Amino acid sequence: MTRFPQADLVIVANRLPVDRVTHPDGEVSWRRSPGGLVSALEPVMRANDGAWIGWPGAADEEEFAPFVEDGLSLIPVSLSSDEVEEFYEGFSNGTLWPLYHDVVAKPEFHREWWDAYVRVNQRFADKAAEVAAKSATVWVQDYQLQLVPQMLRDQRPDLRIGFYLHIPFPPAELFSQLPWRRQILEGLLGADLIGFQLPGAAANFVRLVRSRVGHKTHRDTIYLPDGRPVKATAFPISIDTAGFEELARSEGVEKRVQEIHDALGNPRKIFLGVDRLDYTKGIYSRLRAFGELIRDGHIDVEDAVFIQVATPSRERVEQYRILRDEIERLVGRINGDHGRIGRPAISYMHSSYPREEMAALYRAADVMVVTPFRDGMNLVAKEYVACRYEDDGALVLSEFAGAAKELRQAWLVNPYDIDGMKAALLEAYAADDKETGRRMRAMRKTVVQHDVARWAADFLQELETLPEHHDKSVRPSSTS
Ligand code: GDG
Repeated sequence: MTRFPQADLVIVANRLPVDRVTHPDGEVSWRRSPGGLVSALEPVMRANDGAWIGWPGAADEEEFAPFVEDGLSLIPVSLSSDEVEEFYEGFSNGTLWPLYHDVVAKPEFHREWWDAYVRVNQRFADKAAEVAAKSATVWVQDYQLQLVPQMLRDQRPDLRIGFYLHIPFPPAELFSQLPWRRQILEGLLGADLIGFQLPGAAANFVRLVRSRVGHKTHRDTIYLPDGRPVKATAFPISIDTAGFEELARSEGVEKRVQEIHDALGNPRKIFLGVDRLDYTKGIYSRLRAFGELIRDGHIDVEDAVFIQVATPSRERVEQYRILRDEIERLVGRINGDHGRIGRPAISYMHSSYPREEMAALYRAADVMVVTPFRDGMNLVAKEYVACRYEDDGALVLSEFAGAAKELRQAWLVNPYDIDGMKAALLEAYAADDKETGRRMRAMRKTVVQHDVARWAADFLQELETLPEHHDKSVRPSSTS
């Protein structure tokens, strides 16, 4: 079994940054997954000989040895199919995901899901304890692994531990529904630094720790009974802005943009939505708003089309299946009512595409529509802005996406207000070049200055510069 030297930087995430590809001849290889997290962390991983711990994505595989792929040290953690069902689809995506997104869907609470969550978190923590060098930095990612920081600290008080939550952290009134609320808070408090997308989320957390666990807090810092400080603060995530712009400017993408226009019969305007097919993303409401604009005669299918890419997601979870059916019924109805031959009102794809195709779609779209009911950040909105290097194109953005705090010049909408969304869509549709240019220039400045490399550097720098706590060997006890 391959053993790595222990690493000075360890990333712990639910998924490894690679997907397994099985070729027709049965040979197995790995393809880097396209996510922004991977490109953000890759340079720091390389500079620090880092290691990445995660699940390779297939259930019931025998635990296989750590391996090196494209210079990155990867350490697999395996999950049984029961664990995928209870830890991943269950507690992570059936309990925490809806609870943390304003209970847009009803969270389910099952004790056996929680037991699996504890068990799998412990497995990740054990692996990290084994892999981290003395005084190493360990950075744990996201809601699937909130117990890992304390489980890791119990074994390795010498480590610097960071945690980043990619999704919103709910207000106390909602979080308090969780039967295991205290365990989650205490799990997170094992970290030295806890990063959130927005200051409001960090404030929710600090307030909850004060009221539910009883620790002293001052602004963004929590003081544990042994004196160890934990900092909870916002680090809004971003994208590889330069990388997206470069792709958008490439010849291949330019060519593809023309092909897309031609294939659609060269409509005057293209609306675009790109989302994982998830009930938090507001896909149904936005398509309904667009359908009504056609029905009411404000938009003609000869003039405009709506492209909706809905990337398959969590397809074994019942709520996701229901949502897919609802959306597809709606698309069918709108196209049936208003489409003409060669002129559908909505061009709908339930599929995922290479990054180049995404860039071409962003380039082709005159109006980008991002209308989640709640979203930690929303990278799609930022990617659209990064690709609009000619300072054109309109962004319609939900005020409930974290991105709305930075992209203030978008047409901001309340996705629960269909009439408000219709008005904003029409305004964005009709806006002149001067107006869209003014807004896009300002948004581009933000996305260029705050890219994902800066996000990662800011977090890690903050983690490195936190004062070392002198008494790390004592496990904090609770005061209530
Ligand atoms: C979570 C939080 C937070 C989508 N379809 C395809 C594809 N994508 C890419 C997009 C974008 C990413 O997936 C989706 O990121 P979002 O931020 O929009 O949403 P979540 O997946 O819900 O992400 C969110 C994020 O974590 C980061 O912290 O912003 O709030 O919910 O990059 O481009 N990429 C490719 N083909 C597709 O078909 N290549």
